[in-house]
Amino acid sequence: MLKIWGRISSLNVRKVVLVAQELGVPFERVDAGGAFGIVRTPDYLAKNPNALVPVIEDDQVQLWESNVIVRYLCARHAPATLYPLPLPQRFEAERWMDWQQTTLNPPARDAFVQWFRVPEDKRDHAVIARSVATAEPLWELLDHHLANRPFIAGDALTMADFPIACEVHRWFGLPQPRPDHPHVERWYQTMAARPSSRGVFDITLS
Ligand SMILES: N[C@@H](CCC(=O)N[C@@H](CS)C(=O)NCC(=O)O)C(=O)O
Repeated sequence: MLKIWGRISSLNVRKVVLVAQELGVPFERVDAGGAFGIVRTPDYLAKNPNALVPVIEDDQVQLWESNVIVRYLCARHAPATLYPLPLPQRFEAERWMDWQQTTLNPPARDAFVQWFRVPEDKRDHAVIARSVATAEPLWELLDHHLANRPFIAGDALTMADFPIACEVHRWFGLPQPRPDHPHVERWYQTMAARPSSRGVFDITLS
C-alpha cells in the first residue's frame, strides 16, 4: 500500500494526500516532521537526505519532492487525464506546478510562518507586509489566468490544480485582509467541493 510520510500541517504533505484521495488510491500516512520528529533518524534520512516531508513509498518507488510525487501518482494512476499525454497539455500543467513551487510558494510561505509558527511577541509584521506585497501580484496573475479557463491547464482538471489549490487554501486561511480575486475564488471553491479535499481543506491551519 502507498505509504505517505509527513504531518498534515504541511502544505507539501497536503498536496500528496489530496491527490491520493482524488485518485482513490488507498494509503497509510505516518506523522513525521515538526513536533513528530522522525525526519533526522538514520532510517528516514536514508529515504530523504533533506530531512523533509513528504516522502512516499510505493512498491519499488521511493520519492521525495511533493510536486514530483504528485506527478508520479497521476502518471501511475491517471495517465491521459490528470497526467495529460499530449505534450502541449502536459507541459502547460508542468509549468504551473513549477510556478507554484518556485515563484508563488516562497513569498506566500513567509506570511504563513509569521502568523502560525512565530510566537505573537516575536511576530515580524514587516515580513508579513513584504510577503503580501510580493504574493498579491502573483494572485492577481493567477486570477487573470483563470478568468477564461475553468482549470489551471485549460478545460480539464489536471495534476497542476492540486498544488496550487493547496497554496490557495493556506493563503486564504491567513488572518489578514486580501483583495478579491473572483476567478481564483471560483476555481478554489470547485476544488474544495471535491470529495478528495476532505481532511485537507477542511482542517485548521497550524
Ligand atoms: N521542496 C520540498 C519542500 C519540503 C519541505 O520544505 N517540507 C517541510 C514541510 S512543508 C518540512 O519537511 N519541514 C521540516 C519538518 O517538518 O520537520 C517539497 O516540495 O517536498
